[in-house]
Amino acid sequence: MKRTICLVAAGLAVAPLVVTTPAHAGGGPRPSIYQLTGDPVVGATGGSKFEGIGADGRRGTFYVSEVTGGEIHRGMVRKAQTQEWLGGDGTDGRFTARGITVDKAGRVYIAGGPNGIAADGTDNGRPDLWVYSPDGELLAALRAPGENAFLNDVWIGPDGAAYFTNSNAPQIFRVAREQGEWNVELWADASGTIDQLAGFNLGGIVLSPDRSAFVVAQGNVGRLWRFDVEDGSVTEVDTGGADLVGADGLVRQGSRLTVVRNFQRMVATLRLSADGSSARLVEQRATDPSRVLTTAKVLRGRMFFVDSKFEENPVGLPPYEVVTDPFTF
Ligand SMILES: [Ca+2]
Ligand SMILES: [Ca+2]
Repeated sequence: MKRTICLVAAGLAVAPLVVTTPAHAGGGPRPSIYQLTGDPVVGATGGSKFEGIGADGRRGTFYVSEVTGGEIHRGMVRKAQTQEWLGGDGTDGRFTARGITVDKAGRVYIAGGPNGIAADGTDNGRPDLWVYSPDGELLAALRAPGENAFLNDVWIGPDGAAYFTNSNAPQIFRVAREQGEWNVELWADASGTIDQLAGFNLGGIVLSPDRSAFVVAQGNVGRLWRFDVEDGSVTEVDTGGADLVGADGLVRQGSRLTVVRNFQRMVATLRLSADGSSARLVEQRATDPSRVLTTAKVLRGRMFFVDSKFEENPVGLPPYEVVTDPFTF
């Protein structure tokens, strides 16, 4: 097993160039960097930050969420320029957005992060999540049960329902259309097993290779948790002590688990057991130090990483990008 630690070489960061990869069978070149439209920057205001990404392999499209306002951007695999697909700033009650996923029917599920939480921590009555058709028709805007839900990320379960992680309590919510109605229910509550600690708790979520469990990242402490699909029971994934602090988005391809570690500017690769109960570190690689990558999705054989701009304050400055190679800089 290869075991490599790549360290960031200080001072080597250069502005990334927009380059294209060679033509693939069945079409023209594919960009390696995709451009997102952001809010205008006016002095120390405006600008944009991003977080989530959903991929629709059948249509060759991807969706990126904007934290600053909740706009949803849509890109096509062969076009470097994406478009704003859904508005924000109150559109369908959305002022911010986090994780996104797409189901087999092309429906787009959007986690609202703190959209439903007022500045003083009380319930502001706004939706916590949304579901849209591939044509952009609003199918559902729902509030999770309970208060103070920070829906961070979402993945589709073996039953076709969408499962949303809550960063403000060790919970997973299940969203499905049943008997003609969209509903959200508390599916799993790991209070007593998972300690809720300062910072961002549950985030990225994927299915185990055998689809018997969800594997969920707890970024603030760098742990992974296994939620059994059958009964929602929770156990810690044995990672052999791998450093996964800052784990945000997760990607699984077969037994290969990719962990995007945002502010650590690292991508960890682990080999995950079939049932998701254990994982072993294969590699930690440093990413472009000029970017804080939040999450990624696989689309048509390549991984698309979101450059969040989370490290840029008070405003995230352009260019706003999704990158397919986070390691070259
Ligand atoms: Ca915006
Ligand atoms: Ca996240």
